[in-house]
Amino acid sequence: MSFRTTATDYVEDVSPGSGALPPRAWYASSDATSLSLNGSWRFRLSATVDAEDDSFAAEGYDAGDWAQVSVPGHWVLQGHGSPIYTNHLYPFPVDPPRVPTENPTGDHVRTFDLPSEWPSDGGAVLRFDGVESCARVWLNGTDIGEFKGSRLPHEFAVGHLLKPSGNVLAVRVHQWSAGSYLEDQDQWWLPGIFRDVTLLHRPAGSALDFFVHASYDHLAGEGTLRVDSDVDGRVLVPALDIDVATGEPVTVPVRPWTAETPRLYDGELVTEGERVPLRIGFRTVALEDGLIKVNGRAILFKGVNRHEWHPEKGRALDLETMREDVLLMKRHNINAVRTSHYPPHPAFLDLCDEYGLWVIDECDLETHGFTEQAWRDNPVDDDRWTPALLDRTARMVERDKNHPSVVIWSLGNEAGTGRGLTAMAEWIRGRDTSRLIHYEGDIDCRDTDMYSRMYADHAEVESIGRGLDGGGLKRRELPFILCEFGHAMGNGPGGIADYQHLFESYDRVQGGFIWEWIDHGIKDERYTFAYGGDFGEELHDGNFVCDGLVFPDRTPSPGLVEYKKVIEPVRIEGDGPAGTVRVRNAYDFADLSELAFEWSYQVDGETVEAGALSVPALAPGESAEVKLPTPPADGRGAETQWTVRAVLAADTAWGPRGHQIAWVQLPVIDGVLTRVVRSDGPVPGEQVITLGPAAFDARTGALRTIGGVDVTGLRLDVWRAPTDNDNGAPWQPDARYGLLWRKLGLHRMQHRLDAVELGDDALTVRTRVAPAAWEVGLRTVYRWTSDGTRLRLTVSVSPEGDWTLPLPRLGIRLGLASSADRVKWFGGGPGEGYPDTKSASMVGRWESTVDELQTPYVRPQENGARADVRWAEIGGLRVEGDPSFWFTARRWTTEQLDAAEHLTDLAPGNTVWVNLDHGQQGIGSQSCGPGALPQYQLRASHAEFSFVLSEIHD
Ligand code: IPT
Repeated sequence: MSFRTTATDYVEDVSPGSGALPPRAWYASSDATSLSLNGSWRFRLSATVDAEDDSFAAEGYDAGDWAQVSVPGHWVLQGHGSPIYTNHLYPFPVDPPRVPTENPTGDHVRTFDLPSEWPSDGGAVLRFDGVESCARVWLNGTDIGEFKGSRLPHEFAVGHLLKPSGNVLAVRVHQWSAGSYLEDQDQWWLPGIFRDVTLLHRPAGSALDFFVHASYDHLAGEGTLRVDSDVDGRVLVPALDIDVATGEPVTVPVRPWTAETPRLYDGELVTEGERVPLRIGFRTVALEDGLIKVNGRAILFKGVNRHEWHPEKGRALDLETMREDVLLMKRHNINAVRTSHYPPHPAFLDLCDEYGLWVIDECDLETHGFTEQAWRDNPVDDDRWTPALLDRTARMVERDKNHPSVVIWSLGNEAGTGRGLTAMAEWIRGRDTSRLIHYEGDIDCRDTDMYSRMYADHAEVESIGRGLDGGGLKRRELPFILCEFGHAMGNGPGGIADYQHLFESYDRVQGGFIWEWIDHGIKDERYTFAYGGDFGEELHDGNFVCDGLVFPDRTPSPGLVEYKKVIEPVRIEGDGPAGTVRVRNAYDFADLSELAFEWSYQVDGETVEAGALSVPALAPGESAEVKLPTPPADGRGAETQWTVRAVLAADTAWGPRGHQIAWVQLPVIDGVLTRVVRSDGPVPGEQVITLGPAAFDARTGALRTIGGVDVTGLRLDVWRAPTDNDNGAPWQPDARYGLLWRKLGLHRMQHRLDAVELGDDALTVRTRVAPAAWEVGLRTVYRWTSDGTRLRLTVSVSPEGDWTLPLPRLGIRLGLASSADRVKWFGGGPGEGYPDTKSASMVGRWESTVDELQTPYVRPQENGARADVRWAEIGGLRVEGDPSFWFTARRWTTEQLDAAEHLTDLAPGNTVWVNLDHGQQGIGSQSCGPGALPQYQLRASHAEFSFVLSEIHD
């Protein structure tokens, strides 16, 4: 006897569904009427698929006492149930295609009238652009079908069911279904009708599906257009004088579409019953000479992986949010998007066409959790699932085939290997020969047109670039991309400049895509932003879901600012003392005519003169030497430098005139450090020792005051609140220093006082700084001298014992009164920088508050250091470095920062803690990638560094 009702069998059926129309191109008609069914819907949540029968779908059912939810939306973000975050583990037992009995099921009802202008003839189509994960649909009591494939459109013919008024649309959505096994992407599980629901009138003789073929012959400078249409009609492109029949090719001189020069031609497909707007971009994508070429030229991806995310709406994005993503990308020099790991809302691709971004459009497919059972039973290697895979492939390709921005189809992500993937690739090759195919899991490139990897370290990328990576014959002839690299979790990613250098050095390496665009933090009063585990999930992956270049609210993180600098499309180099610059156009297609160049000259970080620099409109790949003007008179001991910038010469679609694209700073003369001539000596007193303007504790030698400035807790500091990249991921091969440092006890160093020595002209404090339980230690000597008004502190550090680990940081920390609020400095800024993340740190004079110095990583961790600081002023104290230093100030201790799990755990105390660091360990990308490269590691070795401290008298 079966105890399951057959009425719900579709939920666990491997088939993609039934009743839907064949997939086709997605477009907004010029003249056919449509009705948005977005808005408030009646909603009822049940714990299982069959807790309630389907009588709610019948006409006349009164859902008036149900709750309401917004469509598009996820019910778990609207007060019904909770989100769940797992990276690759399925949050249910793996027993495909079965899912748990506890299967949150949301019944949605919406009634609607047809607008008065709704034509009485023709048909109608009901379109769902995205429902997670499985839905059954009734219109006016008639069951019209069920479907899976969360981020893909499904349409139903409903003309025969519509009434002028009182239509009842009922949709039953199940959180878990057989489809969930194909949707194991690293993201929140968020059920609901999360994209638009639209009713489309289909006039008689209206277009069904159509395919715009628009290629570009770069030798002839001509485009060939052919629009194939299921319904015959004409194709009009007024700007090109085109008026041809569908199916008929026409070749005319055109300007091509590229991500850098996104030329679109407006056209129309006119059939008997409908006018369909076309936005045509002529471009040819080819695999040629082992390279990905567009319009005859190899391209370099400066990309990001983009998940759809909004901190309150989840994956239900509105158009303005999508536009914000595109504008932010363009303004940060990004030229490519991989739509990880599913086709995005179709409007996003319209924006990519319009503003210019290369797109890898990825199918809604990931079966990553099967890795836990050595990929046994993987649906992509089981013929029973192949129809579902092909359905997903067709829905993606048919929906998105008319976008010039889409240059590559991706079969999916982290789905192992199998026949199903091959079937998908073959289906695509049979349907669309004008684009290339990507899939990272296909290590031998059996089905793909490029060798793609994720998180390969620098050395491996270099060997691939040199063609020394081996692999089969086919792979060896293919180009290489890093579909994921530079894991932007927390502070970082580090080392991306080093990657970019490799991308620009080896033709075969055609760039990469940072993982990922945005932190998927959920806005939450308890935490500011919530992450995995914050909703009581029994299984979760914590803050691994917050690994983006922008924070959940889309504020750029320092990682994005760094990436912008690293990938700048104009390379400016030069010789400061000689006053020459070399400008190279690093675009693939655009010349430099849209850019203006400016020079400025700084004396001690202050700009004293500036002007325009004339640079020829270089073609891609070209460079030119340009002479700078005669520098202003010498700054007498001051540090001087040139800054040269490339900016937008005029407003563009995505950025205002003056928007900075690229820059360089060229040092001219090094600054002369303040000398402290030892004139005073330490004077012993009863409680204190005085030295120049300062007083020290007589017993411990600890600094107490400098003039009127109170100082507490000045001592050596080697600890930082480990970053996500310090902690690393368990599967990474490199050492996980965050964990090893803690094991060694670097967060609980003991400071043993060995001597306080009063010399003729110096106060010397000798200490040994070491963690309990181990023999390693740091002999640390603080040597104080003064010229009567200033103090000079020289710290020398000698490691003892067998130090096998790098240090997190090396410097001093000190506490100032909480009134120390404003900070001024001369050095790197305006944002943070670490040894391998400071390409974007610009030397200048900067000002901030202590609060603004903090970078609000969703999970608190080390942040906010300003690099290469010559001097800083805070709380009445001036600190000059010899040599320059890393400056950090915060209203909590490193220990408190370390203990915090969420931003709301950080409470300002009575002290502002300042770190003046001689060294910092690099950041790397080990939260999912290689650690800091050796040249950015802070080895424990003998070090000596000095600071000149003085009270500021206004
Ligand atoms: C890789 C995934 O493709 C991506 O979705 C994300 O999980 C990323 O890692 C880490 O944030 S999978 C890699 C860990 C093997």
